[in-house]
Parts: sequence; C-alpha cells; structure tokens
Amino acid sequence: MAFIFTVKGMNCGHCTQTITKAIVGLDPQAKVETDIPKQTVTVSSGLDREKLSETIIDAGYDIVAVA
Ligand SMILES: [Cu+2]
Repeated sequence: MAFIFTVKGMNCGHCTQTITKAIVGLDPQAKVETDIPKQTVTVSSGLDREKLSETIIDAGYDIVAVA
C-alpha cells in the first residue's frame, strides 16, 4: 500500500531522516520518499495507514492530510 502524508514541520534533511528512520525502523522493506517544498512523505509499505500516521506523529510531526 502506498500513502501520501502531508505533514507539518518537515523543514530540513534532519526532519526527513528522522521520519524515514522511524518508518524504516518498523518496516525495513518500506520505501519512503520525502519532499520538503511540498511537505509530503510518500510511503510504500506493508504497514497500514494508522500505524504509519502514528509513527510520523511520534517522530514529532503533525499530519494535515493523507491521500
Ligand atoms: Cu528539520
């Protein structure tokens, strides 16, 4: 499953790494693409949407939309 999360507060490479590491830490097979200008995190993973949302929030970011 692939989801596009629009997040708030992802402003630099450190943020994208924090989010990517948190997701890959739960699912090593996950593919994570981040786009700072668009504030999106695109995740292709076996994890469900709730678990991914929770992981991004726990990493310290707010989610404003999920597609
Ligand atoms: Cu940052």
